[in-house]
Amino acid sequence: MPDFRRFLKERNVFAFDGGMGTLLQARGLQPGQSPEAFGMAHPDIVADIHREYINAGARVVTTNTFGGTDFKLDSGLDAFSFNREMAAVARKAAGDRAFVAGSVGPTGQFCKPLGDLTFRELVEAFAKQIRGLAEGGADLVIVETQFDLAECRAAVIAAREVGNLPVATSMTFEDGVSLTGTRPLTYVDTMQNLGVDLIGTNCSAGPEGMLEVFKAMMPRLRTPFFAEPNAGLPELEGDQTVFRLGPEDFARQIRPFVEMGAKSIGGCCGTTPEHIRCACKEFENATWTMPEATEARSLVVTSRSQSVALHPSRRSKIIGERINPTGKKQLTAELQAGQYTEAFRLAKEQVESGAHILDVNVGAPMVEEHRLLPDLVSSLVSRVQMPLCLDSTNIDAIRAGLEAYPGSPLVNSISGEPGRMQELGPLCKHYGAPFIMLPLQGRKLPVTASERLAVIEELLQEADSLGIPRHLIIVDALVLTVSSKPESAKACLDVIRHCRDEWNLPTVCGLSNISFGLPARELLNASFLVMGMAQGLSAFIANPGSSRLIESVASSEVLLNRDPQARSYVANFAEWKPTGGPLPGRDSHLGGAKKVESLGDAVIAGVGDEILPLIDAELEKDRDPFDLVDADLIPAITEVGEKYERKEYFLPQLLQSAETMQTAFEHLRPHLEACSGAKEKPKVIMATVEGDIHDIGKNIVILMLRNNGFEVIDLGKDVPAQRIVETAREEGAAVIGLSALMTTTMIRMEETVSLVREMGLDCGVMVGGAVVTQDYADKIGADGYSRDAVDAVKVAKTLAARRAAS
Ligand code: THG
Repeated sequence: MPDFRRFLKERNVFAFDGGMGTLLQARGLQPGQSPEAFGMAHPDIVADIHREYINAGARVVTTNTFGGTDFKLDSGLDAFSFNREMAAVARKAAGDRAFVAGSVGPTGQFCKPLGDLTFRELVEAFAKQIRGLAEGGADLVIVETQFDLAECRAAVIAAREVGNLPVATSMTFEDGVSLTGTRPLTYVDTMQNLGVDLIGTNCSAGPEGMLEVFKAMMPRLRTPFFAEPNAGLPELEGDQTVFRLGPEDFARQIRPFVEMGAKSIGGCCGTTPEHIRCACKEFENATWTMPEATEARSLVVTSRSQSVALHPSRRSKIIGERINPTGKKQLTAELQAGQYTEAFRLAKEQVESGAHILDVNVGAPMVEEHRLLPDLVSSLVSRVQMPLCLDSTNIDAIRAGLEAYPGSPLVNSISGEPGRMQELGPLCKHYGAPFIMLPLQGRKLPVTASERLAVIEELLQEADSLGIPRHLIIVDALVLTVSSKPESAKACLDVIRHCRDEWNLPTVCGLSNISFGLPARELLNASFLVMGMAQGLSAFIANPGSSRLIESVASSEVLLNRDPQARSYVANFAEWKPTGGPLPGRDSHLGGAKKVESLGDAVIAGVGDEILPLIDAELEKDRDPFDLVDADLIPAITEVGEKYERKEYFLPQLLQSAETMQTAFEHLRPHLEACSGAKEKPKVIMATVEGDIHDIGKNIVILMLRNNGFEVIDLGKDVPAQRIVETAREEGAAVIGLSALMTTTMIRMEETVSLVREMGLDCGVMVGGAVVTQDYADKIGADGYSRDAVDAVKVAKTLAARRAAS
């Protein structure tokens, strides 16, 4: 085969293949049987399916290795040999007629802090899979159907560590957001920082439903892109989930994708060779050119849920400087003891004042930065939504921080010291992290603009020769103190302007250095900031709690014509008082709670460390511990659930709040047990049905149930109906909750329901999981269906109440 990267530059639109699972089922894959095991037992059937897709016009076929990491493979399959075998089957079937894409699906595990895995463990598992795929002859890797940005990123990084195969990625979005809270544009930003070859989206909806996701990806896309929609929305027919969108309608509905500039189209669940054949007909004469991104190219830093774009002529962004032990006794002492209460407080305070990015610096004497920085970073990412800036001179600390972070953090910084760019530059490229380039070299500070520009130019050349893309670079204009270097402010402004006009590079500076040693520092800082903004300063590191700075930025944005109709200015300052009124109300990203004053606030904000003193204070006031649960904690977690449903909160926030509840319960338990008349909690038996080994969804449901006053007995995954029902009888359970991810295993739910009826148990059965629907629940006679974890609590409450009343 020719080189896939070259193929991507050609002017055609090409087709991926369609669904594999559906076709395997039609050829004998049994319910509950894993497609991986089936493929190993029947390589001829897999090869046949590949050939059918190629005959239909697919130029790329996807290996039958979706669940091919050691986490998911069972029945004695080893990831390396399994993937090598399946890739070889595809390679042989494809010959020189099609490329082979090695499929890498989700592991079913979350990495820290959402789950137990470290990032390295995840990368190693993917790397083993990808080594097998490469060995078997894959031409590219397709990281697909991903729902968590951190995991998607881990798979891309693994592919890089294995070799130089081209990488395509594809995430799946529901209602415009992934399961753990990533939106399409942030996904695109993060993947482009990683430099993947092809970016797409697959599964979830049919082509029509996917169009909005595609549009949301467009503004900053400059990488060829593709879509693999399902054959419409899933519907239930008998025991099977079916996708009813026929080949012709499918082909008609993919037309707008090609018109928008898609490089490739394929199909996901329910699509067949006929769908691909019709789709190919639709675009066989189309000429492809990469559409222009509507938004100017900028440097973008991302978190799981947000992108912040830095550009010389767009709004300046504030990087909050306060998580830095310099001059802060309490923070220093805590960091030395490995504690973060003060760091969390500073994070929250800066978020509330409107910081766009938070700088995180733990450099203090007696602190092991390479341990502390990643640890603090991983705690911060589940507390604040905005991107972080990793500030350290210690390379090991930066590396560990890059591993702990789920998106593209800003690395602060790479200086001109000998060897820094060679070591850190490739590291930043590998992890897709933009970095601050600091024009410091040797002992002599470059004072004049031309001295600084000379250092910058040298560093840029070094970066070019290491293959580091310019869109990962932001220049520190190097603010020196005017009191000792009076000419330095102007030199700095010259550097900012030169970077904008000559190199189109964004710039940043540590603002407060300018005023060191002078009185009324805020005045100088604010004036310098305004001058810098006029020359193209893209971001500045400062204390966002300074109202003078915030006021200067907001008014300057109006004057620079970057605040249309002065809308933000009016919204924030209409009631401004010259005497220095309250700070403008900014959106809080910690659940809108301005200050954690009550138990409820603490649950909603998900701040476990703040809830204990609040509980003690309430108990001291002689509050009944049961009343604390009923009147404070439960309503708060209910509100968290509502925020989740309104998509103000995502899984990380939900889990954070649930953990805060857990902390509170642990603390209250002795008090609750001491009070006589302790209420008996309704019991729920939870299990993933036999044949199915997915338990993330079930575990989230369990967490939510426990936090809502249920006693939960968790039977784990792959549990036979007999065992579920027997446990329910022995325990006198009020509710049985069943989970299944796949259409092939969901039919096992029916056995449990019948067994419950047969044995005459009075407990209610509720069902849920990706492909389960209300229709299906009704059909098998289940007592309830829940859409997600929040819904499951409601259903369990109804079922428990119904049983209590009967
Ligand atoms: N460029 C880049 N990174 C940087 C700097 C820079 N990182 C560090 C620094 N400069 C910017 N950060 C700070 C952090 C704290 C303070 C100043 C700059 C500071 N601390 C007070 C003190 O020292 O007294 C404590 C006051 C407080 O409580 O906030 O002023 O130039 N790339």
